[in-house]
Amino acid sequence: MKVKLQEDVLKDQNLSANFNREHFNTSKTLVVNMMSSPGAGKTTLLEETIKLLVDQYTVAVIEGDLATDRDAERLRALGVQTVQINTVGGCHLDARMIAKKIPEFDLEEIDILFIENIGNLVCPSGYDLGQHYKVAVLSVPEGNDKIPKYPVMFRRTDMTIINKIDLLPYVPFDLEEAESDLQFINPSAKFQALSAKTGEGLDRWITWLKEAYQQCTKQ
Ligand SMILES: Nc1nc2c(ncn2[C@@H]2O[C@H](COP(=O)(O)OP(=O)(O)OP(=O)(O)O)[C@@H](O)[C@H]2O)c(=O)[nH]1
Ligand SMILES: [Mg+2]
Repeated sequence: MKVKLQEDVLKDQNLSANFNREHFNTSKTLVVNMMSSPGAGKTTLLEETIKLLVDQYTVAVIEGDLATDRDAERLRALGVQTVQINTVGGCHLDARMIAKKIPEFDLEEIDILFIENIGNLVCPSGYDLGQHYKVAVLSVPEGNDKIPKYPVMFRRTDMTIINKIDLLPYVPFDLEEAESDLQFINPSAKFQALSAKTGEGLDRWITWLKEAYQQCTKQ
């Protein structure tokens, strides 16, 4: 009975993820699912990313948090449509939650939709939201050991961003070791180091997003 219930839930999740993907592909909206532990800098990176994209692209955000719409308010202040999901204790977003929010967007008008997942280095990795890319953000103060210690997250992502490199002079973190740890568990994943605060390295991330958008509109 328990196995049957789990199978049904998974089937439902897959159906919702495919439903979302179909909508995103039809409207040619690039969708990027941003994941990290709490405080790694997802919202800050999104703020700085949006500032660099809004001249050329229509951007929107689905913002996931257990409670409050504080992050959503930060992004709305930049003039982008941001829809909040509060999971009230849930440790990840799932495809059904995203599907329920799709009608709130005019997807045909949106070039890039970011999904900020719940701050958590474990649960969000297991859920397909129908996104085109999964991006993990790890920040320098969290330490070098996180990639090997939380492989489920880093194995399932298309890119790992190391954020807060402005703190490298003060906090022990070996970028080369992190890159080789990532290479070992996920050889096809991209690796980018940047500082959302100073802007160092943001250009490579923006270039990647623009290329991903072009790919998405060609499909
Ligand atoms: N030094 C430094 N601080 C940063 C950087 N990026 C973000 N921060 C700071 O890190 C803290 C957390 O940043 P957020 O962007 O709120 O992190 P988050 O991942 O969205 O957090 P949750 O939504 O709670 O999971 C804030 O105080 C930011 O100012 C960075 O590149 N360098
Ligand atoms: Mg945030």
